[in-house]
Amino acid sequence: MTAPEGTAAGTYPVTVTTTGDGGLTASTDLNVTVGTGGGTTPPPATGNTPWINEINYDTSAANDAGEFVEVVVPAGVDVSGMSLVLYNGNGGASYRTDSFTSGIVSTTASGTYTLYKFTYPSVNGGVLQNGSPDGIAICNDTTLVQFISYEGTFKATNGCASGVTSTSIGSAAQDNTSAPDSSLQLVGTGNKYSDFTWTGPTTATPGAVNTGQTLN
Ligand SMILES: [Ca+2]
Ligand SMILES: [Ca+2]
Repeated sequence: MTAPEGTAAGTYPVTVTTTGDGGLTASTDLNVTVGTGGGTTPPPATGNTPWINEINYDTSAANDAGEFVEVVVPAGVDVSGMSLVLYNGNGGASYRTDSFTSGIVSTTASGTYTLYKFTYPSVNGGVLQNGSPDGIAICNDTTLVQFISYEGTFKATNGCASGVTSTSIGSAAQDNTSAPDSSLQLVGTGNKYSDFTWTGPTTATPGAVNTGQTLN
């Protein structure tokens, strides 16, 4: 039994009558209490999910020095179980995992959002693989939050994205002629990943809202 939309909270008398196969009927009176519940407006389906916002994986710098990934985290999101996982598009397995509280992460507040910057160590050959394709996932413990890839798509074979085909960032890509301070970035206005589009390589904005991006 469902109260019509707009029914005020309160207790209402109702009579329930049942009729048997032989035609006999029985009735009983009941009081039904309508609570305030969660209201008639569902919570927003978006606006509370972190997303990968900027990537620098391949430049003309030696060993791709300066590689980083930026993640936007809306207010109220608990990142204590979250990690950023790098996936190898050649085979589909993960090759590096860093928690959101690891030592390579620094944070910057921007309004109600927090920007998490994962700065990778400068090592021989670089850390972030150069395609094509390769991918990055946000995991919340074992639950997949987001799985994107650059320079193509592939299916992950382990970790929280296991069995999932990556979402391509499109044609935006870097290579070994990209400026050392460049990156791929989301631009546009909004409060969730799908509000934005990838562009670049353009001058990187690590730890800051991207050039041409408004978070609302
Ligand atoms: Ca690289
Ligand atoms: Ca940025």
